[in-house]
Amino acid sequence: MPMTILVEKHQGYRQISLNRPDRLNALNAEMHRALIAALSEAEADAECRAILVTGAGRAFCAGQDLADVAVKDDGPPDLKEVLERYNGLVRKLRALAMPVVCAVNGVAAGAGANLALACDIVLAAKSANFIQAFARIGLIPDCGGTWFLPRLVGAARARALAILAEPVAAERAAEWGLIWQAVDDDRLMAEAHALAARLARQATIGIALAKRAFDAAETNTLDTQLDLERDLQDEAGHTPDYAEGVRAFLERRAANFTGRR
Ligand code: LHQ
Repeated sequence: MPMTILVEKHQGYRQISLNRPDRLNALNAEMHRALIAALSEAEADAECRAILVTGAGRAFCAGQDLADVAVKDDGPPDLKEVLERYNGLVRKLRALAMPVVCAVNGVAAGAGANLALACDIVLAAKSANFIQAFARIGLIPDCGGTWFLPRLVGAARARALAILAEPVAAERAAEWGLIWQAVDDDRLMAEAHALAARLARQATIGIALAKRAFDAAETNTLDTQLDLERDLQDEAGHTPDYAEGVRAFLERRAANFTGRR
């Protein structure tokens, strides 16, 4: 069977590529399994301190493989079961104790768009676009779309994107705050690798704790969040990377972070 997910190991980080280019990297059950396995293996590797996710071929990801969820003569498929797989992926991406860079190399549609938004830093090729395609087939944004979109671009744009299902080009997506940056197509992978390599040399535990703080902030009051920041900062303050960071600052040299506890 062809590999639906490709993993490349680099110094300090891994590139994970969605690899069904003839289907625009639409996700099927096997691809979900392979993607979860690739993320778990990266997590288990102490040398891996960042992940770069991208798509093979001309697209990033066209969302769910619709051929696998078509309504058959015996009735509709169990979308709850399919969505559980996506939910597992989104939860895993958010909980990974390292930064996840997404390089959106082409169209990101449906669940493909929202999986990109679940990553920590999203770069996109200027020719790429994001489509909340769900309304075109009578569905609602999933994979956290109804949660991410209003938080990233505001309620008015979120609702219009979901209801109209119009493509948003990468540069506009960056202007709106949907993603971090739009990059010239021929620079995308070089920029994404440079970013992943840079993150792999940063204080990994601090970044992981910041991810936790941002996610918790979505439901916390300021009061609760201040307490959480105090506790997480205390945890960060006990890492060797904090000791090294301050030492390096005082000695006017670059810090040499290990990402270790
Ligand atoms: C595809 C797909 C695809 C299969 C392109 N499936 N083959 C979760 C769980 C449960 C239920 C359902 O939903 C979900 C979440 C979701 O993700 S729902 C949303 C699913 N995605 C979409 O609705 C997007 C469908 N794709 C498109 O609208 C277009 O392909 C886009 C706009 C992404 C790209 O358009 P083009 O650049 O014109 O490419 P194309 O349409 O010609 O596609 C190329 C091939 O890829 C083509 O096959 P072919 O044999 O003709 O070359 C497509 O059929 C195939 N493909 N997306 N999701």
